[in-house]
Amino acid sequence: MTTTTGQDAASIVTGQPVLRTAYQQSVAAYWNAERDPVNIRLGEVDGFYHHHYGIGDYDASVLELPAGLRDQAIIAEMHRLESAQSDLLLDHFGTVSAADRLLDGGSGRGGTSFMANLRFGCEVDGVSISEAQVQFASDQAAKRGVADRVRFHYRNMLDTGLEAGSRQVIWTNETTMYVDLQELYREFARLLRGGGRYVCITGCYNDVTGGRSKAVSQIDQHYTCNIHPRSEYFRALAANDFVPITVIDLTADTIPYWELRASSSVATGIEDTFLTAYREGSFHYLLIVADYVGW
Ligand code: GPP
Ligand code: MG
Repeated sequence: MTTTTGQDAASIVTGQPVLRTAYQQSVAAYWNAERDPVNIRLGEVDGFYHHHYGIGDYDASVLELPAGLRDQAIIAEMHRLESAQSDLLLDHFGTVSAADRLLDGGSGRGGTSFMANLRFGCEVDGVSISEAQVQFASDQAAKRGVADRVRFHYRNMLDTGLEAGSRQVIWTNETTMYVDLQELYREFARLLRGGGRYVCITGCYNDVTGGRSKAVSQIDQHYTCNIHPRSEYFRALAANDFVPITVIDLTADTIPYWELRASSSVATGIEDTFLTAYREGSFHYLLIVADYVGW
């Protein structure tokens, strides 16, 4: 088993503890304790456990189903939209072969990593500062019989200890709001080969409408995160030799997911806040694709 779990093993790799700050400890504690039906029950639909939101229109007929069928149909529909989000992310990876190695920065329960391996046959390393998530995702890899190709490590994405120049693609799927972007992209620049690619889906606040809105602050509070302004992504990418090639505002595409989620049995209470933030324009759901040209 190549999975690295435990503080000691990870410290040996990077020379530093995985959790460096009180903030990182609180983030790890949040995700170690997380067992939310909005994530577990959706994952149980087909075994891909996601920690991100959905895109695309939902089939409104699920809302009209009789009580005994409605709940599960809504959950399956939400899961379909979350998997569609991962598919869109993967659509922007460019050419990836089975010989390539990829990195999932903040890999959660592994859903997107398994989808990448299935689509491209590539190797994937996922890193997370949540030991519980690393264990969960590693168990999934073993169950799927891909533990030799898809590995999860208890490591910090700011300092992964992985080999320099070893990655063809690195992605982050809703994880960048937990880290300093300059530090993150410095590490990703170290890991990517020349011509490699970085793909990101994130929520960011809108510089144009001013500072952090009340709704954005409430989202930060809910997840113990620190949502960045849109500008900070492009500043940090440029400073680390990343050249954006595609930027898509997914805000309109994610609103139906939040509407459906608000009327589901697994709503967590944050749904109206997301809808407010998106509709008032203080918050975007963004896909950013950037090529690494720093070799
Ligand atoms: C992960 O999804 C959510 C985050 C990392 C929070 C921040 C994301 C933004 C775009 C601001 P999840 O599936 O664990 O969340 P939930 O439990 O609400 O479904
Ligand atoms: Mg979720």
